[in-house]
Amino acid sequence: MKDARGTSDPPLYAAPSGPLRVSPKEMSGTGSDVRLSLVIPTFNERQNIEALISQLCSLLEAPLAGAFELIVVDDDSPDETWRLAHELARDNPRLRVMRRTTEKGLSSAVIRGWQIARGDILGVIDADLQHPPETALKLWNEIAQGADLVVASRNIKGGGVSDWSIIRRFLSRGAQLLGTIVLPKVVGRVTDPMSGFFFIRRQSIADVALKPLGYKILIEVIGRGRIKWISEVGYVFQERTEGGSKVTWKQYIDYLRHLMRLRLASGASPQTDQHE
Ligand SMILES: Nc1nc2c(ncn2[C@@H]2O[C@H](COP(=O)(O)OP(=O)(O)OP(=O)(O)O)[C@@H](O)[C@H]2O)c(=O)[nH]1
Ligand SMILES: [Mg+2]
Repeated sequence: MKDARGTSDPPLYAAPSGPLRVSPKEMSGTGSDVRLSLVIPTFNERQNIEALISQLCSLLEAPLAGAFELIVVDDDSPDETWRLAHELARDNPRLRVMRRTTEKGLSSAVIRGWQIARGDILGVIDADLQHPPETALKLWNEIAQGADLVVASRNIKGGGVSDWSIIRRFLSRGAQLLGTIVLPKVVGRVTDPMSGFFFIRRQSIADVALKPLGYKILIEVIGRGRIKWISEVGYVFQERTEGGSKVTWKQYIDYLRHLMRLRLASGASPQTDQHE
């Protein structure tokens, strides 16, 4: 459909249904030159999304010369983030937008986005600018060296959290420690298993049935994917300046359930290359 400016309306994607499984090859057309597909999960991020998209597009243009796509996956936000993103997509051919109306939740949003992705490298970044867009360039450089997974970490040189309360630091470190005890061969493989900012090679999770719970998509892909080479880059988790956090106690409970589910799936001695 053409509008008054004569430009075509970009598609507004619906979420794929069925299992949370990424195909080995891109599904959305042949002959695509997209190398990186970066998913941006959103819920009420209207105030952040435009700045993030514009920064990512300028930064990624240099190394990728247009061979990337940003996929906003919005869970039908009351602030209509999806509508704003869809409007932005009219003038931005790198941007694709999915509006989910039935399924909810951060981790499944990321995988649904990857299911329509065209690139061989799949990524995820928060929409609220807490993940510095410049770090995406470092992630790209690392994965281009051949890593299967590259994680932006708060817990190595160059990493940190800007202004977290003592309680939040304690909960985050406690959750990591518990994870290392319950699932050492998964959680212990990275310094920041709670990171929601990483790039992964499509082949490492292709055809694997993912069953995430809650927020921690990274432990799911490490637990079930085929990942040999992991790299990390440091980043400082920024304060959120616009919009509100969605983190509640439920995320901590979900994390514990997720740990147990992965532990049961992998037996007493988790296999890092196991998949279903
Ligand atoms: N699609 C979708 N995105 C979500 C959902 N929950 C959170 N998000 C997005 O996931 C990203 C991380 O969520 P946040 O609430 O910022 O969580 P956080 O960064 O760990 O916590 P804060 O420091 O408190 O912001 C943001 O881009 C959110 O908009 C959800 O249920 N569905
Ligand atoms: Mg946040």
